[in-house]
Amino acid sequence: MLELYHHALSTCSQKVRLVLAEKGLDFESRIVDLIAGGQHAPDYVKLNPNHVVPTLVHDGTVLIESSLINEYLDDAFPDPPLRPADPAARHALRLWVKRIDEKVHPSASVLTFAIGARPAVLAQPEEVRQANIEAIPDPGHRAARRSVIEHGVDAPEFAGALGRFLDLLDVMQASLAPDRWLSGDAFGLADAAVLPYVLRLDHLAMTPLLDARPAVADWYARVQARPSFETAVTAWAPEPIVKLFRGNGEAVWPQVEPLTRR
Ligand SMILES: N[C@@H](CCC(=O)N[C@@H](CS)C(=O)NCC(=O)O)C(=O)O
Repeated sequence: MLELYHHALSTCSQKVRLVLAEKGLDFESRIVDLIAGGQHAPDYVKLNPNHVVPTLVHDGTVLIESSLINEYLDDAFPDPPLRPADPAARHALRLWVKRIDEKVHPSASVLTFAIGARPAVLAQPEEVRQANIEAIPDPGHRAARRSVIEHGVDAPEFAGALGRFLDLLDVMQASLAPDRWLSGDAFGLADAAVLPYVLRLDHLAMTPLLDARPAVADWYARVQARPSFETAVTAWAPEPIVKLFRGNGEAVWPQVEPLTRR
């Protein structure tokens, strides 16, 4: 039995749901409301002491960290395999995952809260907003959250975070060939790791950045055409929130666009 604690639009949750869908695995869904602070609820923190989603519980075993959960799923449910057999291709896979975990994911939080989620957070009562920020355990993450909620795309963290996304897109553009996936000739864990972040740019109305890079646009279209995209992403994404994210992204694009030229 698989139970997934997750959030509809969270990148790390999408990453795990994609792998579950690619493997045809059903799970019991436990939604954690990240805007309301469900990740800080004492019962949830017992499962995930980092106050984040996702958490997977497999027959009573608690698993955290989305990239490690995906490796676990590929070990526990090897059919179909989502890691290449070739050692060099496996190294390429790990490099994508490392880039996502270390550089892109922290930047995604900055972009998301500076643009997409900011109006909803600002609409909360001051004490709720402050309590949710104070409850973030990592001091750097907490400071960045406070800054982007206060200053939006003018926050000092914003341009650097956007730069990490541009780096990702440029490396993808240089690496991808038609009909190839990120770590070989089959869709795999690298594609599942990267997709939610390209999708986040799309949801924040930054599609000109994808259109300007044809190999990325082609890969994105191919990923979206897979049945797992419907099951793991579209079926969970609440249309009004996606619309809100896009509207918020369009509103700040004139300020964001100059930062994308380099
Ligand atoms: N390294 C963790 C990061 C998890 C993470 O940051 N999750 C985000 C959603 S994508 C979250 O729960 N954020 C809650 C918050 O920032 O308050 C993983 O890959 O599982």
